[in-house]
Amino acid sequence: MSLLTPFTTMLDLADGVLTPQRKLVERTLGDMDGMYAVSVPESRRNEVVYRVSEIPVPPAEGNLLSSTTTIEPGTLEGEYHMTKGHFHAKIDRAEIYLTLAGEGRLVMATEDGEPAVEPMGRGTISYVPGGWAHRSVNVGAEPLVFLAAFPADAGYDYETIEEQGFPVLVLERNGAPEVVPNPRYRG
Ligand code: M6P
Ligand code: ZN
Repeated sequence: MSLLTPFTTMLDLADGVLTPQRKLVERTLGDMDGMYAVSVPESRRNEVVYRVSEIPVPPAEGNLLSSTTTIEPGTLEGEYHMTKGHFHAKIDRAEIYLTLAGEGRLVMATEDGEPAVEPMGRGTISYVPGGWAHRSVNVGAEPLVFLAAFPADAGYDYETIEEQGFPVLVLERNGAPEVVPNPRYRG
């Protein structure tokens, strides 16, 4: 068995920035066209909604992948900024989130369309069991920052969410978050 060499990463608890930075993915509103209830206007396509900094390890069974995600505050016509969301390609793989800053909602759904919504805030540890798609939503006025850890062989299934959406949406109503059924859900 070939062993990985132990290593350390510094995490800025306020903004989620990792040092050294190894792999950074930025997603703009344009990258997420079709995922919000309304289509993304040309003028907002280049806006960065969130950044994911990964600590890469080989995608082998037994390894643990971790990453920080920082979601900027804001809405697209009342639908809060959020991640794309995904099932794991190996659907039984679980995941843990530790929220470091901000206020959010963790929206989850099973393949059968059962929804679950859990609060995210500084100090919450969220457990996403295997079999649940997951998306995080920033419902606060500050960046939502969290650390995720999950099996490195989990993989991403984005297609199912791109095709079906989530059964519920998190919308801003009178300045506060409200969870409502997604009229466009195709599960
Ligand atoms: C968390 C983890 C990552 C994921 C990121 C953004 O950090 O679940 O694996 O990449 O959120 O979510 P998504 O990949 O759905 O855009
Ligand atoms: Zn995941």
